[in-house]
Amino acid sequence: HYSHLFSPLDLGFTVLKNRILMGSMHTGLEENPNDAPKLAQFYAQRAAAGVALIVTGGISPNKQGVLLPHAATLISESQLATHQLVTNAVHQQGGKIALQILHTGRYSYQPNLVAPSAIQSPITPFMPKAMSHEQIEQTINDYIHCAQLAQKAGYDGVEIMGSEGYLINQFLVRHTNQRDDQWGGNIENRCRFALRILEGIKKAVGEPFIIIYRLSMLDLIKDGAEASEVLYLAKAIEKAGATMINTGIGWHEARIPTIATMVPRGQFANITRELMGKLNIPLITSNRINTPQTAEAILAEGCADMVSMARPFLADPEFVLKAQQGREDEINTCIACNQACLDEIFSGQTASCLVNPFACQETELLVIPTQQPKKLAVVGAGPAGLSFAVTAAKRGHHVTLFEKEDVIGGQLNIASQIPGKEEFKETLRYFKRQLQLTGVIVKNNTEATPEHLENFDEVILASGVKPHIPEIEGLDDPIVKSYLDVLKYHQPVGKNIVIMGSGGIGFDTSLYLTQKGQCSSLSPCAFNKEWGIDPTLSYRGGIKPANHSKDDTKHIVMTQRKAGKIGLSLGKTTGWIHRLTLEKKGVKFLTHCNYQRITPEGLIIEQDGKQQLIPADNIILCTGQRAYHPLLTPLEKGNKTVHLIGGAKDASALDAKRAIRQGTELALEI
Ligand code: MDE
Ligand code: FAD
Ligand code: SF4
Repeated sequence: HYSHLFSPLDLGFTVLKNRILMGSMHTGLEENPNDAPKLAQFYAQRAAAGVALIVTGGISPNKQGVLLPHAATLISESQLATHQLVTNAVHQQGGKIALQILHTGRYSYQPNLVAPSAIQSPITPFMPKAMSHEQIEQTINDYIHCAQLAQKAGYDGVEIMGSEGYLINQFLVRHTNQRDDQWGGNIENRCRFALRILEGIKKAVGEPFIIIYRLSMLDLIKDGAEASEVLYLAKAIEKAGATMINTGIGWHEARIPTIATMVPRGQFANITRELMGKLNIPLITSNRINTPQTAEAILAEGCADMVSMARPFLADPEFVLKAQQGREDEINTCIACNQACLDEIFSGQTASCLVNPFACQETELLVIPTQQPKKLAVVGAGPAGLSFAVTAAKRGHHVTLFEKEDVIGGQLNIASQIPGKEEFKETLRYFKRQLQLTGVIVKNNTEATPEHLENFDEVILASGVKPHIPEIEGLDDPIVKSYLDVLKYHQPVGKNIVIMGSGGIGFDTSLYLTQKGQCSSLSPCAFNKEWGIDPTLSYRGGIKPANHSKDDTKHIVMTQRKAGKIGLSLGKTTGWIHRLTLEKKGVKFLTHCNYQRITPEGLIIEQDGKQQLIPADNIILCTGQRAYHPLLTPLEKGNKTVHLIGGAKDASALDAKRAIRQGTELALEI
């Protein structure tokens, strides 16, 4: 099986062993040379498990091109030793690795930034300086020098980052390039910067060196490229000497989701297919490919010659090996949540993975077999209990997991019903399989009591949370419901709804209630329609008027006590998607609400000194959670050693990322 995925790709001067590329991901380990051994180990693990070619995170060819003030550059021979640690480690495992050269242009988060024209990006605080002709020539030389250094450092190739709205992309379209010299104006002039870089690199590095060009095939911004321009550039790139072309989808400032979990799997493979048959070099497709089945289908349908996956390699270093051995049910699937990877990177932290806390901590978090196997009882099979149970069992402990419900997963079962969060089902599948493989004894439909736990050496309480009920007059009115009544017990609600509390669960409840029929996350056509994507690129940038399905059967008002923007606690790279989705569906947001009381007519609030009634048939409380651990006191009284993890330990700002990490970390120590 996976005959397409596992067929070699002959590049003429070298052969890639399969069609899987590990796409570029900035991990946050690139900046400090002391982190190089960690980065080397991160890549080496993935290479050992069979990925054909790895592309590093973006490295700037000069100081102006960095993403953040102290971000990584490759500009001098003195930096080679650090990179050699990485290339040697990958080569020792039989892998190949290319360095991504990335100049961020106007996306640089530092005041000394440059761009083709002095036009500020909507998502960065600084105005760029328009580059002079000399600066452009110097920057081209910097790219070439960087590629030469990469070759000296032992990389098998480079990827020229020409997409996502970075510097090269900024030259390509009029939206950001309003020059009237040889670097702007007609398409030939706008492409000159990209092509001069490629030609220069090709000449400098010679034949047996992979040159990937990441081409923005769908800008998803106003005044972006149209189909004929993408084809023009693709052909010119081939002529300039690129070995392969990789797909880029959407600028970072685009207001259309491109990689988040509500994007259907393989959504953009058809965009790459538009170029298939029109070029003689291999094409790589990317974005939201997270299972071997999706990857195989994309290749079998002729959408591309190779697939790029990035985050799936954070989620599971052994993705390729497991697929090859027919153990795909053991793959820890990337759920595209962005919570522990992209959100962390955008906040200046090291990346990891919600479902795999070992990612980028390969040298620190080690699963060492225990010398003293213990009899351990885990109460609660939510993500905290599950991650503890499988990791502790892998170390050789004897683990029994008690779960009062008939299924494992805790709140993830509820989360997986939210439109666009279906991927959580994969996490449940993964844990179910891991419990079998590690021999954990699972006792479903069993509410643990102190008696159940008597014969165990230690007890791990992972019993989760209960909803927090605020103190407000009128709470016992039948119009009041909790999010569990709606999401878990599926109680019917009326037409006019007030959602009290606008954190993650408030947003999810709102998304759930406004969803009519099948969610667009499961239907590529519906997704294009909803977000106004024109896959044929007859509209510039591939955006046409969007058509969010408005639900007139429900009037929802979301409220929060805090002033300012609603939903600020949501993920950095996904919050805007949720806000936009709900706005388009007609949901109203009310901030700075001082809750007064609930009446049978609705919620009375005070805002700016004035009282007002928000009429409601139902008020749904999404007002936070409290730790739930009723067994703690009786067990401690009985002198049991008890550990608390996940929501049972602390419910404030709890998420599955923290629950899984805590479960894992405790299992490594116990
Ligand atoms: P925000 O709160 O969403 O936006 C701030 C304000 O700007 C407005 N806005 C816009 N107005 C007009 N037109 C636009 N296009 C536009 N975009 C935003 C907003 O409405 C808002 O106004 P307000 O509501 O307050 O009045 O965003 P933020 O500033 O907190 O953060 C923005 C983000 C950078 C997080 C963001 O936009 C991101 O979520 N975009 C999607 C990113 C994405 O998913 N890209 C896909 C591929 S990921 C990838 O390729 C690799 C990424 C790694 C890093 S590191 C690279 C090194 O290797 C990339 C770092 C990019 C830096 C810009
Ligand atoms: P829980 O998941 O609450 O699990 C506790 C388990 O313990 C339950 O299964 C319960 O039945 C069991 N239990 C309790 N007492 C006993 C007993 N005595 N005996 C046996 N079993 C017992 N997080 C994210 O990171 N990203 C998201 O996108 C996200 N979306 C969400 C959407 C919704 C609608 C909800 C409700 C939550 C969402 N979360 C999300 C939060 C995430 O699901 C929780 O943070 C996480 O599940 C907490 O894990 P836990 O293991 O601590 O507890
Ligand atoms: Fe995928 Fe979420 Fe892990 Fe990022 S944190 S790699 S999106 S599962």
